[in-house]
Amino acid sequence: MGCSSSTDAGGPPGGNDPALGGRSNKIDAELDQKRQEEELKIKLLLLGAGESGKSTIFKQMRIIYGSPRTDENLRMYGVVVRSNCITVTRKLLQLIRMNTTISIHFISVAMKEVWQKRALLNVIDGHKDFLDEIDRIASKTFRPAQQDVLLARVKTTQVVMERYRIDGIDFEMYDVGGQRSERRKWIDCFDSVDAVIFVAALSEYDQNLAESKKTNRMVEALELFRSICNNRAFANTSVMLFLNKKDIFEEKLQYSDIADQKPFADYAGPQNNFNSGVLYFIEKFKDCLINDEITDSFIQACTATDTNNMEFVLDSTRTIIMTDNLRRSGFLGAG
Ligand SMILES: Nc1nc2c(ncn2[C@@H]2O[C@H](COP(=O)(O)OP(=O)(O)O)[C@@H](O)[C@H]2O)c(=O)[nH]1
Ligand SMILES: [Mg+2]
Repeated sequence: MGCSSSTDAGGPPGGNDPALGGRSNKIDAELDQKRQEEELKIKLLLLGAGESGKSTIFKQMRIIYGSPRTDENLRMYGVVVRSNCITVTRKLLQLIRMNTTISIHFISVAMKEVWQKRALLNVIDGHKDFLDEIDRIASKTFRPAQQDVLLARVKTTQVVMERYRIDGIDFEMYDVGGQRSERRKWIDCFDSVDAVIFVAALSEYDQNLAESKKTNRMVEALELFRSICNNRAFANTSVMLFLNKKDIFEEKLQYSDIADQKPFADYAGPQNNFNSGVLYFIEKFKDCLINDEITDSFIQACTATDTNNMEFVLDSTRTIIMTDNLRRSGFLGAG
């Protein structure tokens, strides 16, 4: 019939040439290895509203599991830190009544006085540390320390990815911009995500969005969390919730009551109480889930600028994600 038989049928693609066959086997083996690595690789996606702390967690991954920054990169951060100082100073000056000569010393004293009103102007909380260190930062020999890099704020406008090999497992971590205008880029990295780390800042309960002055930031974070958790793209993805900026939350509770904020007027816990405040917001986030539930081990209160804290948080997160991945793929019981 019209069908010619081939001596190669089922044989190696290299035919009878042993050299070609050998090369082809090697390529197959390499492809197999790549496929296996791809399957073993854990893809982590950081999501959350703007300024919640995603990029700071991304930076901590590098400090804890990656390589040190180059001098050139640190020089770039030096410029960012100084520019952050100018921004925070400009914003706070709007709150200061000026009736004396301005000096660096005057500015730093006056700034501290108006600090508690900063929520009115969307000032980045961590930049108080820059004001406290203004002499060091203004000096000619200034070279940003690790903590300066963590506190430096650069708005993320592109999806960025870094790879880490931790205890023999490959991790890919993606960081994205959080402002409303940036969120349409998120969908590009939704494919085969193993875990989403959703970051929300606890301290935002009394602040409004930079991009929509009437929207409370915590309300926005809750809505965003609701849409992520109930998104079909993440039906088979572990979702971790990081309630970040607990250091600022604790400080703010001393003078800014949760129940004074309209969306959270139902807060009935004691004033100025850190634990009650955290539990209250955990319940708010849990209420966002429609079909699923989130166990407490998937929720972490953290301070992204604190490397010791993040080392602990990221380490336990790794274990939880890998265990959850095994459970999802059927290697572990549903337990
Ligand atoms: N004090 C304090 N500052 C934080 C914390 N997390 C982030 N920040 C600061 O908040 C600002 C915004 O953080 P960033 O990671 O850029 O937010 P992103 O927009 O979600 O990427 C930066 O200046 C960070 O240094 C935290 O837990 N505590
Ligand atoms: Mg960012």
